[in-house]
Amino acid sequence: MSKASHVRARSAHPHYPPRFTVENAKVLWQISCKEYEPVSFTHPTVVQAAGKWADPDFESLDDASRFALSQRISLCKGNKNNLRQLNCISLDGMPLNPIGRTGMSGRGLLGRYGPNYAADPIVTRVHPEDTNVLQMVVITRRDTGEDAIPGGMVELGDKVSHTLRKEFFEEALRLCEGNADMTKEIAEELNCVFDAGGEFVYSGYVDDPRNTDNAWIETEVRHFHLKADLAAKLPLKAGDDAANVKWVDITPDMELYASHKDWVNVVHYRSRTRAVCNH
Ligand code: RP5
Repeated sequence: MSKASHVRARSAHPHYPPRFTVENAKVLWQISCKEYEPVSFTHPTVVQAAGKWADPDFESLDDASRFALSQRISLCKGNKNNLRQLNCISLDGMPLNPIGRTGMSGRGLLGRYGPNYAADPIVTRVHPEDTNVLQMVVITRRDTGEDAIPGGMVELGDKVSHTLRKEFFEEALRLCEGNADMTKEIAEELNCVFDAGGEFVYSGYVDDPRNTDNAWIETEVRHFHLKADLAAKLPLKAGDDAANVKWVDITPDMELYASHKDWVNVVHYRSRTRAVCNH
């Protein structure tokens, strides 16, 4: 997969003020940009969540807390950008986006300075009527209205594997709000699929429209392929965070949220170059 893209991270978001425009040639921190005046924005919900799911405001941190923050970022698990992040901590200890400028400082809608971890389950099946077509479960996001992988943020102390399962059950099967068509047998069969762990697709930076110079999303993406009989009886129902959920054909021109298409392309390529998935 080519280096993580960084286009949505410089674009508009429905809950953000307009960003300072960063042209391609001025993205890298190493490139001098004396005229750079990022818009400072941290959403009020993040400020109110200080000490809970969000970090306290950086200015309120004493030197020891700032050092602890820089240590947290340098010790992030399994993030291949680690070394780059070590180089991406500004002199006062403020984390800097490992790819480059976004036109916005602060945390926007993201609670943590530095990386905010997510997990993304790509769940596929062979099209019920056309074995040459691979389908995947997508949700429609309420914030941007775009189709997306039913991923979510990894809560403090949770494992990625737990979040992959939890987000799919909650966002695509409405586990929290209740799904009358979800039987114990289906849940057991689906849990067996998630217990197997799926296949690794990607880990690292996400080109998310909520990213800022000081807070960004990193994810782990895993692929789970369902056999036809389980896929056929899966009672898809959108959880409260999603406006809709559906099976869609994976096609070259499909459009998805953030960097999701890049990862789906990897899964699609693998499925085409291997023997047809068991179904
Ligand atoms: C994206 O945001 C990730 O790839 C993941 O799909 C999603 C997590 O954020 P929420 O959907 O929980 O807002 O960057």
